[in-house]
Amino acid sequence: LLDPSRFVVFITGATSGFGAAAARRYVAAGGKVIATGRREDRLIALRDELGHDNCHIVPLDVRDRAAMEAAVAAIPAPFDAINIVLANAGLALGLQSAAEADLDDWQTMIDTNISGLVYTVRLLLPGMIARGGGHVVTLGSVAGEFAYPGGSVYAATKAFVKHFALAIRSDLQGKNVRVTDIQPGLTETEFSLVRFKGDEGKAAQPYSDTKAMSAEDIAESIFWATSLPEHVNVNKIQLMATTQAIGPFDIYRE
Ligand code: NDP
Ligand code: 8X3
Repeated sequence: LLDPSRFVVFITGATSGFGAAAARRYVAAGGKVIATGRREDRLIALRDELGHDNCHIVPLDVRDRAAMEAAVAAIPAPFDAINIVLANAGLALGLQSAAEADLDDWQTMIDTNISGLVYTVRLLLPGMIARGGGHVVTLGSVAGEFAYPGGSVYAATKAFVKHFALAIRSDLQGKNVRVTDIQPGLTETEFSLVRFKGDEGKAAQPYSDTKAMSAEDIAESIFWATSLPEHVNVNKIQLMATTQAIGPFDIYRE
């Protein structure tokens, strides 16, 4: 296994959920993290918890390409020796059917889950290659594999992430950069609270009377994939809660 004390991990979306859990996991193993996200108060609290020597924070919105370019260019040593990129920031908004969904919601998902993710990867890859290699981990979803009612654009953004992750591997031949797409199913984070725009009642429904996965479960799978020996590339990890399964085909009948 690789020595985790040498990991320097750039994380988008470290203010909550998987990103925050991954930051804690890597620092617990002796690594360093660059924690990013829009909510600066949460980033400051995370840095206070993990320690200034282990956690560097950069408030940013992944949709803002110019801000992303400036942020990546300004990362100080020793945090600039990034060898893992966790392109995790993302969201679902709404669960309306395609003819009723809010186009602004669709745009925000495309801008965040697709544009923000490709900015992150593209901006950090050259430095990682120049330093001898590393690992790109993307956050896809079971939704990128299995469609469900009301999930149209969200699911399609995650299908993009899945294929982008697979495709860039071809470009990275000989560069010692690994690529893994993590595809979780039902996991209790702030994901639903965001999807239902702060409606706590609706947000609780997906997790009620069942056992969902936790952010720590997903962080562990990310940590595992990046800790494997350098000659092993995990293309994708798809995880579901044991309580979750794929439904039947939906046949409309008169
Ligand atoms: P959370 O809502 O708990 O965390 C999402 C993170 O993304 C937050 O830190 C948020 O930070 C950040 N983020 C969102 N928009 C932006 C933006 N424009 N710029 C910068 N950061 C942003 O959700 P999860 O941890 O569950 O989700 C993480 C990823 O995992 C997402 O890509 C999601 O689609 C995916 N996923 C989630 C599943 C689940 O069931 N929970 C299952 C499968 C995939 P801030 O708001 O501070 O900017
Ligand atoms: C998050 C899981 O099933 O809500 O990607 O799309 S799901």
